[in-house]
Amino acid sequence: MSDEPTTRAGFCALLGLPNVGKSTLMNRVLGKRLVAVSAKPETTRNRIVGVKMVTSEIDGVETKTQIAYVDTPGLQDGRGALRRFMRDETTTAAGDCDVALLVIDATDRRGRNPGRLHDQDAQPLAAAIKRVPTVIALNKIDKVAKPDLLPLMEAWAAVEAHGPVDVIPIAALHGDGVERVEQAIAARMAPGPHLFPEDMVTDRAESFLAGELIREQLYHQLGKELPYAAGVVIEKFEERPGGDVAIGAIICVERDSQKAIVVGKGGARIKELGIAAREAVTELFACPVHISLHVKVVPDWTHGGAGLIKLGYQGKS
Ligand SMILES: Nc1nc2c(ncn2[C@@H]2O[C@H](COP(=O)(O)OP(=O)(O)O)[C@@H](O)[C@H]2O)c(=O)[nH]1
Ligand SMILES: [Mg+2]
Repeated sequence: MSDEPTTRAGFCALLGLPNVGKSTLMNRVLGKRLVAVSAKPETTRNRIVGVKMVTSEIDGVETKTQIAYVDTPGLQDGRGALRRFMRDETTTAAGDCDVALLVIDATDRRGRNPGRLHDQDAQPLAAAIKRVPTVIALNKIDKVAKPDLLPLMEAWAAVEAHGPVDVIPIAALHGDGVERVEQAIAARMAPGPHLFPEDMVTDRAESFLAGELIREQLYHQLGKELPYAAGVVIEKFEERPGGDVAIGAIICVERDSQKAIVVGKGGARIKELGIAAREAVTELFACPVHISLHVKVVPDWTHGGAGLIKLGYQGKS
């Protein structure tokens, strides 16, 4: 037998209701703020792959497992072409994955009940956990009373699934239990060669990641409804000889009234957005970043047509 470690690899979809902490968990696993996170639902719009290597001893053999995590928008109901796109992204990821990571918000009385899987909108998730090995992460346990947790773990361990499920209590925000989740996923991946280069972190271009971090600021700084009506197009992405990156981005909204809100009094809001976005993108790229933001009205773009495509939310291909 050779001394070389054996390898495993595969795709693991992060599945669950909106706002349960899927993107927070993805960022925690990757050790960087790669994907957008906010306290509002519908922050994530696309499938985004983040790659992480895990070394573990499986059946007494040192094993290097390359896990390609797929963050998803989660279950979406509601109307509109953008929401349909988000639903399709989730369904596709759920249908393609090798291991399902079902994330549950343990503080959500309705969502934390396994009976929620029987609802019509949850069918892609219910199907995924019956089709592939599944790990269930009960998230936000920092906000759950201990006596509530054990019955919850038992209830989820009993769900109808592909095989025995691991139910792991975690707090993605603080990192508790996250390594256990990674190990459990690795143990469920099939042996096989790695799928991506060793140093790869994501399938997305830097310009896409920058656009997401700019969009994330809209969720943090604006009211409840507006961020859904907003999208970001990167018009310029220049790596300058000195190592700086210059980014020009357009924030597209649907109405003039929304444009006025994003710009703010005397341009105050858009200035704040630019400052916060620059901070986030600088941290991610680890180099100096310049960002200039403009706002444009693209009427009804979330309802479909050329606007939706220009903003990067093409229908299923
Ligand atoms: N208290 C607490 N909040 C969390 C935890 N994980 C995520 N959150 C919060 O839950 C909200 C939704 O997180 P996000 O990752 O965007 O959820 P997603 O829609 O499932 O991707 C954000 O406000 C997070 O800060 C956790 O472990 N504990
Ligand atoms: Mg998300």
